[in-house]
Amino acid sequence: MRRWAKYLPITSDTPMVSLGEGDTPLVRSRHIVQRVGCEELYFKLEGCNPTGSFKDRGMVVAVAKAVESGAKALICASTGNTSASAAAYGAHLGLLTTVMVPAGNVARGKLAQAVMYGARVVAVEGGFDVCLHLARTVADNHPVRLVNSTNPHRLEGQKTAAFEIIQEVGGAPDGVFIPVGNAGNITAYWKGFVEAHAAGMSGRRPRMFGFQAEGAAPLVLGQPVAEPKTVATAIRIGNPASWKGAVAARDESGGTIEAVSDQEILDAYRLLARGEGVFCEPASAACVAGLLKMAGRGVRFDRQRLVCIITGSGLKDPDLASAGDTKARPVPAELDAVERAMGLV
Ligand code: AN7
Repeated sequence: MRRWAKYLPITSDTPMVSLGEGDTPLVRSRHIVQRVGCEELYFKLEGCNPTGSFKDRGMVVAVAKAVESGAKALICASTGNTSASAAAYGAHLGLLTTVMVPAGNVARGKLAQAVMYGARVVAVEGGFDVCLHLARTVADNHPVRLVNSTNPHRLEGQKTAAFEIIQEVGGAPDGVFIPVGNAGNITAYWKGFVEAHAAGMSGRRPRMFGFQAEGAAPLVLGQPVAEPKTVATAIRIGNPASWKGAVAARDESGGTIEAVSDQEILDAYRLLARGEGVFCEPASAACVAGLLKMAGRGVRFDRQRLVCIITGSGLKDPDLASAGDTKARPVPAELDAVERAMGLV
C-alpha cells in the first residue's frame, strides 16, 4: 500500500498495515520458454504473498478500508484463497471474519489457514456461486463487510501487480497469461495496465489472455455454468462476478479467453514444478497450460515478451500434490540400503 499509495484509495485515516504483500518475484523461464518459442517468458510468483496467493494484494486494501469506515466484521465467499487472505488480514486488524466455502471442494491448506487465523468457517452444501450469493445477502442485511472482489478496493490493490511487472521489465509485456475464475484478477490487471499507460509508466498495454477450466468456462461459452467441475478447485466458478470486466479486458486488449482441460492443467502443473522449479496450485497452472496450448496449435510469439501470472502456491493443495509418486517407503538407516534406494548398486 505504501509503495503505490498515490494510485490507491488511501486517505490519512486509512490504517497503513502490511503482512508483507506485494513485491513478488518475476522469474525468467529457462525451459517452457523453449517450447513456446517466444523471446522472453516470465512467471510472476504471486504464491510468494504472505498467505500464499495473489489475494493478499487486494485484501490488505479492502480490509484497511473496512476498518477506516468503522466495520467490525468481514464476510466472504471463497473457493479457498480469498478465505485464507480475509482471515489473515481480519486477524491482523482485529475483525471477526466469516468465510463461506463450498463443502468438500476446498484444498486442505486453504482451510487450515482460515481455521488457524481464527475465522468462522461456514461450509455450505453448494458451489462458490451460491456461497457468493449468500455472503452478499448477509452483508446487505447485517453490519458485516463483504470483501469479495465485488468490493472495488480489492481490485485497486490487485492492480499493483501490473505496476510491478512494468517496473521490473521496463514497460508492459506483449502478452499476459492469467487464470480466470471469478474474473476479478484479470479485471484488476487490465485496470493496472491501462492506468500505468495513462500515467506514462509504460508506452504500451499488453494483450490479456485468460484461461478457464473446460468444466468451468462460462466466459468461453458465453453463459453461466450451473454445475462447474474441475480439478482446479480455486477456479470452480460458474457465474463470475466480474464477467463484464473480463470481457472488457479481453476485447480492449485484443486478447482471448479460452478453456483448458484438467489434463492440460495437470500436465502444466507438473512441468512447472519439474522443468522450472516453480510449484504452484493447479488453477495457477491453467495459464501456462493455455500458453502451451496456443503455441501447440501454431500461434507464434517470436519476438515477444510474455508473463504468466502464477496466482497461488502449490503447498495450498498437498493432497493433489502428493497423490503422485510419493510412495517413499522407509529404508533401514544403512549405507547399502540408501545406495540401493538411489539405484547406485
Ligand atoms: C490460485 O479464493 O475465487 O478470476 O474465492 O485462488 O480473480 O477469481 C480464487 C480464485 C486464480 C482466479 N488462481 O482469480 C477464491 C477465488 C487462484 C485462485 C483464481 C483464484 P479470479
